Amino acid sequence: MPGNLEHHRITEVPDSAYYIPDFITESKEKSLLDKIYTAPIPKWTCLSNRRLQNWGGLPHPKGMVQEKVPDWLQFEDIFSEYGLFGSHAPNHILVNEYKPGQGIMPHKDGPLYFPTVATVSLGCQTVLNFYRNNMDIDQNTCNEFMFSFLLERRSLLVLREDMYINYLHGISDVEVDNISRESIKNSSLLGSKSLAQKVTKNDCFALPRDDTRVSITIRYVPKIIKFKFKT
Ligand SMILES: O=C(O)CCC(=O)C(=O)O
Repeated sequence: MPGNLEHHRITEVPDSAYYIPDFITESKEKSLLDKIYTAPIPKWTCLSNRRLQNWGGLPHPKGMVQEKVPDWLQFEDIFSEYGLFGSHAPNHILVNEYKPGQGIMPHKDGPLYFPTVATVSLGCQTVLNFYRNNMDIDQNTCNEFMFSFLLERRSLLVLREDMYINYLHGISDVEVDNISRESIKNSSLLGSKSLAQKVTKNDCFALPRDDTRVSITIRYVPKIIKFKFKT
């Protein structure tokens, strides 16, 4: 486990984003995928364009009724080393499954969470796009594309502060990503040197999503509902 998070900072973007390639081993990736795909079928929520599993409870403005996160999804030993969630251990995990051609609309993760999200990618790479809310000429809110990160399988991405609070993130629903040197801001941190070279040497190239990607997003929900049981 790399010691200093600062070595992984994506310096080309506002505070703060960190990218760690090969954060988990191939065997850990396989064991996580095995666990995800042997979870009970009702654990999956099917949305129009992807499936997800929610672990830890449902965040709510009044507080989350906390459920135990299973041991196989516990990353707390790693995250306590970085102090990613202050002095807290993460207590909420979302597992998103994307077939090639599926994505997620630009959004912010919002105020129910401590303003940090850590994402482990499994199975396939993707391109995560970042946007800012702007007003168009008719004073309508629109999302202005700012830049992208290329997320390799087995990597970890951490978003905090400005990147968490003020930027929207989303994944296009395409089967092939058009990678442009201009837009990818984490090319110097990529684990695959051949991919890094391709990004830096080509103005633009096509990168197919040739497998299902599963992301594990790890967060901390501070507001918990505690039940008092009468004895
Ligand atoms: O799959 C990803 O990397 C992004 C997931 C995401 O944005 C979310 O769960 O809110």
